[in-house]
Amino acid sequence: MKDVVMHYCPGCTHGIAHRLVGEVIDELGIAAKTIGISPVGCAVFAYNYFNVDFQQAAHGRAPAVATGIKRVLPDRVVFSYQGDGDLASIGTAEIVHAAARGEKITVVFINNAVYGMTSGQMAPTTLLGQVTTTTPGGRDPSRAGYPIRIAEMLATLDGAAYIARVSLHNPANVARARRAILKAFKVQMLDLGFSLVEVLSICPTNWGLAPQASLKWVEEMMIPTFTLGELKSPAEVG
Ligand SMILES: Cc1ncc(C[n+]2csc(CCOP(=O)(O)OP(=O)(O)O)c2C)c(N)n1
Ligand code: SF4
Repeated sequence: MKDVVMHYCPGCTHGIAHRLVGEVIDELGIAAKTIGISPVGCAVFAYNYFNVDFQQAAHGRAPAVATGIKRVLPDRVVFSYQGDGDLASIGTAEIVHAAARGEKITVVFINNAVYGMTSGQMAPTTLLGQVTTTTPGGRDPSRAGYPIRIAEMLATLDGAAYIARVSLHNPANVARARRAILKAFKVQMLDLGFSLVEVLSICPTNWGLAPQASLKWVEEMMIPTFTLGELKSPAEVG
């Protein structure tokens, strides 16, 4: 990571997710050959924080950009870092087809149940009953449909090699998240196919909760819908 101040709101776990990715890159000793793709959304400035090559992609197109870079430079380790508005809504087609094609890229998918940067609108991951700026009475399935479980959905695709969902709501889960991200990068380095780690993350600003209460909300409200664990893992990486 670069020694700069991040722009994220106080308590936001985007910073922890960044740190985990940075630690994994250092542990694998791949900084010189890693290329990151930043999304739209709060993580658009990720290129300011990682001390590796970076490309910013238009809305939801990070998996397509990552595909192009990885195919041209197959010896590089290519990862995208995307929020749920970016990945699960605007770029649904891109992520589904990149996984189906078995692109040898790694995706770090931050699920905070809202569009963070643009002031907390409903995302595909917004929980039933959850109040957002566009669902002021709570998400009603008769009007807004049901939450999309991205990890489960992508795990059905043959091209997906490693799919896991983790959370950052306490230290034990942060440690698990680190292991999953490490594994996802290893899957790519072993040429085994597409890898994605869905990370449950908090948005205190748009949830209208203090950071501590937000962590509790993840545990009590999000995890029952977004079950943690590995949905798919190749035998080669244990
Ligand atoms: C096609 C299009 N749709 C939407 C937007 C506006 N937009 C930019 S960032 C963003 C929010 C992305 O939120 P998310 O991916 O959940 O990331 P977060 O900010 O929560 O980290 C949106 C809706 C846009 N610029 N263009
Ligand atoms: S708006 Fe939400 S996701 Fe974005 S930096 Fe602030 S707390 Fe984090």
